[in-house]
Amino acid sequence: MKGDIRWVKTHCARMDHGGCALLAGLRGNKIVGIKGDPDGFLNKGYACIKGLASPDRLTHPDRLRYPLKRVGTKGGGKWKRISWPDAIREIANNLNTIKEKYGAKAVAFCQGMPKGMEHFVLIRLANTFGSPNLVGPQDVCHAPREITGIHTCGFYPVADLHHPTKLVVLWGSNITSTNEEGEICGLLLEQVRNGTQVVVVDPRKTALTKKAACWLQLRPGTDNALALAFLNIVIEEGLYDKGFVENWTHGFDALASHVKDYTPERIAEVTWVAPELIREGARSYATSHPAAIQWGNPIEHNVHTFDTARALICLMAICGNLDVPGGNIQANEPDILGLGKFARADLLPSKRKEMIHAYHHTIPRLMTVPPAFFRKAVLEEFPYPVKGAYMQCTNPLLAYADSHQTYEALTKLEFLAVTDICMTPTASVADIVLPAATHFEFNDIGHYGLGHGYILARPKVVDPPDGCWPDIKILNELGKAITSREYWYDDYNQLLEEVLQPHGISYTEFAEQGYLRGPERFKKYLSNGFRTPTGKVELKLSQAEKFNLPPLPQFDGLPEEDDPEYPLVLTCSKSKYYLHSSYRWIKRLREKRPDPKVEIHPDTALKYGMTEGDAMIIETRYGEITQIAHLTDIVDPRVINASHGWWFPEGKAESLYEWEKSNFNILTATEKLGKEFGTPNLKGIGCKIRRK
Ligand SMILES: Nc1nc2c(c(=O)[nH]1)N[C@H]1C(S)=C(S)[C@@H](COP(=O)(O)OP(=O)(O)OC[C@H]3O[C@@H](n4cnc5c(=O)[nH]c(N)nc54)[C@H](O)[C@@H]3O)O[C@H]1N2
Ligand SMILES: Nc1nc2c(c(=O)[nH]1)N[C@H]1C(S)=C(S)[C@@H](COP(=O)(O)OP(=O)(O)OC[C@H]3O[C@@H](n4cnc5c(=O)[nH]c(N)nc54)[C@H](O)[C@@H]3O)O[C@H]1N2
Ligand code: SF4
Ligand SMILES: [Mo]
Repeated sequence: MKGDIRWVKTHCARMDHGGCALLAGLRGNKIVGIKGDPDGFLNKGYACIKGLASPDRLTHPDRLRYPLKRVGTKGGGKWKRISWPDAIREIANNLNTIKEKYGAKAVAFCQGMPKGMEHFVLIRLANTFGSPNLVGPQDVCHAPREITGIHTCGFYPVADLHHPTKLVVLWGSNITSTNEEGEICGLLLEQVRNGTQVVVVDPRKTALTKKAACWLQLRPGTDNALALAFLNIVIEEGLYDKGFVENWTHGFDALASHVKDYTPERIAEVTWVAPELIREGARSYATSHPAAIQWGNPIEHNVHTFDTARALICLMAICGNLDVPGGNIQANEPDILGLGKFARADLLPSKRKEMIHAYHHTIPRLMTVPPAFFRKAVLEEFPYPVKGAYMQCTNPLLAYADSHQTYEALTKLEFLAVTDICMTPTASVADIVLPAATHFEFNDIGHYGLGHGYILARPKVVDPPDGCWPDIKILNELGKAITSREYWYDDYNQLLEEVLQPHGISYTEFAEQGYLRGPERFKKYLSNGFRTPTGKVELKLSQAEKFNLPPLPQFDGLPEEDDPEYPLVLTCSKSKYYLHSSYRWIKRLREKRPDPKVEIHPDTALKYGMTEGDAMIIETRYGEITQIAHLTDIVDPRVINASHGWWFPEGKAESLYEWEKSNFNILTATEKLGKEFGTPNLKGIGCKIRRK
């Protein structure tokens, strides 16, 4: 009965940041086929295994289908079904009571990786409610590179893989597995086929190291040191773009004398990369024009994230690769409603001073609360009490560093509501759980606010189950119940129309078009200068003193000091089969990766008496977990690469689905946080191992 399948266009979502244009094959209200859309400008027909499995989310038997209210003890696994009006009323009453007693800031609004418009509607809800506290994992995901970019060169420099480039440095970016922020690997692979060179900076032999001209297998957590050595070589050997440096940079001489100390020989000891290889990597990047740095999460997974991002942006600048086609560019957004206006930032002008973490003096423009500060406010009522939270699209028990502390904080809250599509360890400790409609089941806009210069249409293709509401509908209804009605609509779809209005098109027209892209313009600085206080790229920050920031990028030691008790270096990376802690319950994906896999070098395995498939205990100063040993020489013998995001949906509800057994963030801590972004160490941690 092939004939009666109707193929409709949409874009992938919620399996990563999204990006691939998809064709969904429909029979009635059911998706019966899915494939990459050859017309997709980012993916040209490509779709990964997660995208192909994504319709399985909709029909899963364990999906949440009606609002639940806890009965009995927190985390006891007992629930009663309630109606939507009752659920909204209950949440509204609790949040309003907390607001009356402790003020609006005592309510936190928490979101995980932004998945679509729901993230921005949640910020609007927080702003209209009067709470400055939007909590999210941005401290370990993109905020460091975006905001450091704004301070250094006035924009967030994203790799431009849409134009031919001579060389791409994959700096801690496993793009063939993670398709970071819609930088779909297909774009890069096509360039590689056309002769683009690749340099990989990664402690693991990732798929693209096979095609790389040079692979720098660094010690996890030493990216800032390596980037400084690159600067040293480029400057000492005179490989920089002299015209650009002279006309468009501030503080070159200071940077040049500062990086003299970071010789390849000295940095080799820290990074474990041979001096000659460091020279080769730096020279290749500096002498290829244009060249792009595709940067990944590791640059923001330790306390030195600001220095790493600063050093890399300085490198892009002095090598003449900023805002040139095929380099790292300022993507121009299409003419749509700006984020601040959409989120009604005008209603909370004092937000920055009022946010929980203001006392930590994080860098200006960080507009989400790093999780560590949220938990401290709950547990210690410092700097003020936080008593209630609304969480959507997030699983903090797995996602935040120091999971035990997260558990303490979540269970101490006077009120917690969680919206998800299935029961999770985090939802298990909530008072109210709401069932979300998910991707394919409502109109949405992808890539809004991500800074890549485009937005993608994700029109609804099937109806959600009766009891499931899209997040934006829930927020629109909650908005009417806890804030002034004037900010909300009868029909939540109007929120999307608001975004598109400046462009003069409706959502229906947008969906037909598929996407909107900003104009392609490069070297904007030629007419306007850089949007920094000096109008130039600030190799040395002109406002460092005012904001108490290091003026020049620096290396002042490892993220964690070496400790002979914990002789191995632990890092983590994401699985190509899952999104963080999501979707272990999708059979098709679970079959591909049934267990949490920890990579260990065969020599190290031999030393510790470990064989393939053994249950292995990984222990840090902060806790221990069990994962399954996989012997492989893709890691250095001194490094252990564990999996992030594991819980077991098949586990008992009362055990919160075995959330402690293999959860990487049991091994992390927040006792030491980076100053600028409040970032903890997720990579480069001392550990020891033993057979279970
Ligand atoms: N399949 C899948 N795709 C995803 C996600 C997912 O969970 N699964 N998550 C999405 C999200 S939110 C994000 S932010 C992006 C992140 O995407 P990536 O930035 O690619 O993320 P990671 O897998 O954390 O790390 C990438 C690489 O860093 C290496 N690495 C580990 N430690 C270090 C180190 O100290 N230094 C360096 N230089 N490299 C190191 C790892 O070996 C790995 O190859 O991916 C998005 N896409
Ligand atoms: N150790 C370690 N920790 C990390 C990282 C790491 O690499 N290592 N990576 C960090 C990074 S980069 C990020 S971005 C964060 C990610 O942190 P989170 O975004 O909290 O990660 P997930 O575990 O994917 O949780 C997302 C939840 O959203 C649910 N969901 C899916 N679709 C919908 C929907 O339509 N509506 C609603 N309401 N819910 C939905 C999923 O079922 C899932 O439970 O984790 C960070 N934490
Ligand atoms: S790469 Fe990302 S956007 Fe593309 S199909 Fe896979 S999950 Fe979806
Ligand atoms: Mo992320």
